[in-house]
Amino acid sequence: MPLTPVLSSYWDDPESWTLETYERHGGYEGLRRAFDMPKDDVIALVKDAGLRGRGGAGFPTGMKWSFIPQVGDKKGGDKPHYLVVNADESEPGTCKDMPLLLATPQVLLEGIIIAAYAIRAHRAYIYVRGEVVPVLRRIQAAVADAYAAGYLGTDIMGSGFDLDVVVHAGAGAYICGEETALLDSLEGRRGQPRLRPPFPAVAGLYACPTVVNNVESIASVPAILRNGVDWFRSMGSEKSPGFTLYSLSGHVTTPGQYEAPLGITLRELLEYAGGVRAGHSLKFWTPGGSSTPIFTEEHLDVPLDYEGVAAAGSMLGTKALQIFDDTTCVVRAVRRWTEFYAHESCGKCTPCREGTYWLVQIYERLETGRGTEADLDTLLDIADSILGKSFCALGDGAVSPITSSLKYFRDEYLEHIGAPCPFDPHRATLMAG
Ligand code: L3W
Ligand code: SF4
Repeated sequence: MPLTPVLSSYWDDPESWTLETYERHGGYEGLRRAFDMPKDDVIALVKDAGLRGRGGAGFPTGMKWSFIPQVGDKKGGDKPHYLVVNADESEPGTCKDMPLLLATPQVLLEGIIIAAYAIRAHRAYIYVRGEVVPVLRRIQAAVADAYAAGYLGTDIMGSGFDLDVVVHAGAGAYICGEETALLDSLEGRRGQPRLRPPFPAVAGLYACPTVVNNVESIASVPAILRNGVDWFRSMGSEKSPGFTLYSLSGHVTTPGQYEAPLGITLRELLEYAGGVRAGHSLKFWTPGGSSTPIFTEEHLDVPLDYEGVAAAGSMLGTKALQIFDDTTCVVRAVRRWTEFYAHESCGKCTPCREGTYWLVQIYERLETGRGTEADLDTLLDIADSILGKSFCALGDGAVSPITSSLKYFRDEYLEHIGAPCPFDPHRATLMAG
């Protein structure tokens, strides 16, 4: 399958991030088309294109927009509507939104204006991961340029449509990437997930109808407006149409972003990326960040779309393909992820708050040769108490690498029982000391 650079088509241009470069590459043409259409037709077009959310869950974008109550509706039609862009990219291995914002911030702004026009929002927020200061500065500069050029503010391009965009920096909590925790954080509260329903589309920011979309989802919209539904659907499959950014990282010769139709396989992507690093073989990988069950070599030909990955027992998630070769200790890798989830657990619900703490204790024992075989059953037992019983998706995500690694690498776990880690040459000395 060929690569299909759309979002990444001119990332190598000098000053790819300027408004001038963006306009030279057809920027804001999609917005002109949108302004020529009734708002509901824009929603219908995105629905027909079949664009699915690129933040992890794959929810149909146009359908989400259509949930926003219309003026006159009893349920929220009289309240302001908001658009919130989730740029709080923090999932381990996920590194697509930040490069996109650095390289071409104007494409996000064009997507925001189109989406806000369609859902009748006059204020949009971009919630950016606070630690990534260069991205924050770039998007702030891009917003200023868009105001100066008349793409933001009042009567945009003579359309009569008004929109203000606010850039907000988060404070570094992974949970604020969960849409309702993000909204709490935006309102000035401690970021913790809210009970859903009501979904943000009904009661989101300031209890008003709100669409929360990932950066890549919104950035994909201008190209759909510009090139049409058939063009978008000419890539990918019936249920997972279009192009997307796959992020390859870890033990791969050329890590980076590879933009391809949904449904490409890791085997094909590895050919573009120069393969697993020289002299080594693939051991395991994540299809969609650390919150998705791991895959092994046997999954190299799984179509990387929502249905294909689900049928093989995992999730496409954020399409963060972290590659681990034969030098990697699976117990150590999963321990590191588990420590991350324990650290980032917001503490609101008991299964996740307590469970992730105990999982870390067991992994520490296992990795230092002090574990027992019973610990492996306890890991699964705790995982079972978290999965589907936690308040938000963080809990489910935390146990995905544990249960899947035990499924594929139980023997390697057993090798750690009462023995130094087989992958750490220094472990024997450490244990003796
Ligand atoms: C109105 C309904 N809206 C669903 C909306 C909902 C949300 C979207 C998807 O988790 C996953 C998670 C992580 N009326 C609705 C409705 N919606 N039913 O649709 O909702 P949902 O609940 O399926 O998923 P989610 O809570 O958004 C996202 C996984 O992504 N993940 C982590 C990603 C991390 C990043 C990052 O760092 N940037 O993206 C990776 O796999 O585990 O399963 O908008 O409101 N009836
Ligand atoms: Fe907080 Fe974890 Fe519960 Fe989510 S699952 S609400 S992160 S404690």
